[in-house]
Amino acid sequence: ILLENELRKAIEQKHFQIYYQPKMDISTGKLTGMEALVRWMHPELGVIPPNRFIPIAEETGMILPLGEWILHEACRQNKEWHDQGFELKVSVNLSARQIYQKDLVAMIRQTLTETGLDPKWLELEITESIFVKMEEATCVLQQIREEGIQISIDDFGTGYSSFSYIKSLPVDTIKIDASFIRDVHHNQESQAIVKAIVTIAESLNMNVIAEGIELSDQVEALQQNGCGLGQGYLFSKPLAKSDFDEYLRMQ
Ligand code: G
Ligand code: G
Ligand code: NA
Ligand code: MN
Repeated sequence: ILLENELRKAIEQKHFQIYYQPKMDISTGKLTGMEALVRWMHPELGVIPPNRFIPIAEETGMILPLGEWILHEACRQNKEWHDQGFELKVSVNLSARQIYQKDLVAMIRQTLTETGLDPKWLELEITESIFVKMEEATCVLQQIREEGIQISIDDFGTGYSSFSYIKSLPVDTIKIDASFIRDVHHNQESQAIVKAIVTIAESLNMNVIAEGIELSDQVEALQQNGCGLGQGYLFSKPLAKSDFDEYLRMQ
């Protein structure tokens, strides 16, 4: 209850910041975009990571106003970077709860209008858990894609993964879960899984990105298995806006 009340206050007072983690073309080393990751800046407790409060926000429904603020802030910031000449795609995480929010598509459309960001520079990351209600989820994702926004499936390969459902998903990109990347440079099973995901994705006209890359040996193994995009501490940890500005200037 304590944290819940604190969280309600924090949402009213907007005590949050978005950090941005670079996403790379791993063969050219070129920056392609960034994932928006929220942090709670508590006046006394300092930075509180999302794992500590997103679950509470989801249970209480506070994820709806919070998620709307995050989306707005990430789009506004990306538009600012575009105006400075950086053509990057921002990826924003959506909770299952948000997918089933009645006015989600209208809210997203309004956010894009207000911030002036072209929909093609926005991607929404969802997890497989939303497909418990397959038809409803598919319908919402189709409407989002009709707006020109891209969808990626996060943490792919954990959870509900099955090849029978993936063929009908309205999804642009598969994000291979970090658990397959951790040992991909010395584990043949992980290599086989990466290769299989890449093959399926290609035949379904989807892109593939690997998350949690920490070593250059992992990059090599990913390239050998056909995965060309990546994200992880090897390239950069999530950065506050001012640090991301500096990162952009160094590119
Ligand atoms: O930023 P960090 O690497 O600590 O993120 C931990 C988890 O918190 C992520 O895996 C993600 O699922 C969740 N998360 C981070 N930012 C957001 C956000 O803006 N919205 C939602 N729904 N989840 C987020
Ligand atoms: O659930 P989601 O995949 O959105 O969460 C990403 C989480 O992984 C964030 O908490 C982010 O800080 C973290 N992360 C990003 N890159 C790396 C990495 O290379 N190694 C590890 N261990 N964590 C990472
Ligand atoms: Na994510
Ligand atoms: Mn992930």
